[in-house]
Amino acid sequence: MARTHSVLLLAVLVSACACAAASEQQTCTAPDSCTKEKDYNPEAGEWYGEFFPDIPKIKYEGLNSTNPLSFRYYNAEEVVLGKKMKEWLKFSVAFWHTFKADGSDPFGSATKAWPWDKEKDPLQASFKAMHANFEFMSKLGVDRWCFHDRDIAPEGATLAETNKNLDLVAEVALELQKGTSIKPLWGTAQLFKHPRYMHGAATSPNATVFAYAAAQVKKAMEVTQLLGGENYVFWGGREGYQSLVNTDLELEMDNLGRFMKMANDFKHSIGFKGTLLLEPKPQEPTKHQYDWDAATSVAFLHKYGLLEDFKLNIECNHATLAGHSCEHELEVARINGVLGNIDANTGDAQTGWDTDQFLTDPRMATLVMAVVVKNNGLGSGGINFDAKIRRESISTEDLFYGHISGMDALARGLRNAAALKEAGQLDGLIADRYASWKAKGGLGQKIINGKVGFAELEKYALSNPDPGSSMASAKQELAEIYLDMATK
Ligand SMILES: *[C@@H]1O[C@H](CO)[C@@H](O)[C@H](O)[C@H]1NC(C)=O
Ligand SMILES: *[C@@H]1O[C@H](CO)[C@@H](O)[C@H](O)[C@H]1NC(C)=O
Ligand SMILES: [Mn+2]
Repeated sequence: MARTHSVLLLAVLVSACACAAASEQQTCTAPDSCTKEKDYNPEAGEWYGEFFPDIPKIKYEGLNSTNPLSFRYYNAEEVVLGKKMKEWLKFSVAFWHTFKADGSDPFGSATKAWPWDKEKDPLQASFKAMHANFEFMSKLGVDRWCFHDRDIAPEGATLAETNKNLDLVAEVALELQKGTSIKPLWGTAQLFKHPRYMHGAATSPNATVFAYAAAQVKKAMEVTQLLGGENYVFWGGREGYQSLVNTDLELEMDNLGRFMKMANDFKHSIGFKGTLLLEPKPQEPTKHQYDWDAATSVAFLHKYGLLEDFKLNIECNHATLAGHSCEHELEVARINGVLGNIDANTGDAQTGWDTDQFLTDPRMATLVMAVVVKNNGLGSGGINFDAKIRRESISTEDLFYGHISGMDALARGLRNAAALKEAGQLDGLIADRYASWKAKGGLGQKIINGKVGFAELEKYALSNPDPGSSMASAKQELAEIYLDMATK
């Protein structure tokens, strides 16, 4: 990703950008039909053409619709369990997967030739991609987006130059979001691609790298604040190890704790109101990632005194990599008071790696949304599509199909979770299973309230029949039927 461009060009851009305004009349519909002179002022980051000229605004058409460019379940303004669907779901487009994923993988080169990516100059390409982002969101009816600093702006020859690039692109984004309800759901710093982060960022054995990473997070947080971002995420791409043989585990983990404490202090020093989130992942790219899963991350936050200051961003595909289900990770986060955001995606049942596909399974979506309902929403968080269309899907239309499939699946999941809650059968089954803990004056209440210890419990066990002869059924099969009844 590291690219350089001339300082001279940058100087021109700095002076020209102040007058950037995208409010002029659109004079062309397709990028290729726009003449540069008339429709496009690259120095100012201006672009008046469309990147998706054949895509209309996506509307809710209901279940009878046969139009794949419509929502069949997601009806933004419809009220479900007392809140609008758009409030429960607060969808977000992931900038990197949508506009920067070019289809390259370890075995092959890029397959996608996106129209916003035709510029040779990386800064010009960044301006265009930002315009594509806003056109995409507005047609999709989504008003949140997520970004890494290095997705939206290119790396320069020095950190100062890189920061300037980021400022220029942020200015274009700020201009584009004026008069809209669009803002970032979260921002983050990409601390894993560049070779300087090969041994880690906050957990690098080299203190100079720790400092560089801190500088990068500081800047990314400032840009997130400038754009009105509601959260700031830490996914520690290289925070982990390949072998314990050459690793000081204790120092690396302590440094990660120090880094997060500094990030929280800095957040308060600039008055940034967004929530800080850790995103767990067990492996990839390192063999062992420190934020392994939700439980590990909660223990980390607890150890370093950060449990009040951070929440978790749960990614479904990371949950399955850790050997859990998505709802397990969400539930662990929820009961610890740290469920902050969902990176909605899924892996492939037949592969063991991070495929980042759109989550489309209705049952999985129901179980995910049931936890969100139990949590009464996600607070400042939302649902970010950390998902990419397949390498072989190469038309701009496919980007819409991917997001529509994901949005409709989770809207369907929300409707199902509401039906499950309103039917009450599953909640009733669970309440029955745990009735002995709830009965007034009963043994369970005595244990919960700390009224008894081992001596009293032994006395109770000696004077009562062995419970083994009267156990109740767990009724898992019946529970599955109740779940299925609500999964429409
Ligand atoms: C779908 O079509 C059927 C048959 O025309 C109609 O009865 C039903 O009300 C329609 N449902 C919706 C949600 O529009
Ligand atoms: C740490 O990084 C700095 C800057 O690249 C370098 O000069 C120094 O030698 C490194 N120290 C160690 C111990 O690797
Ligand atoms: Mn992933």
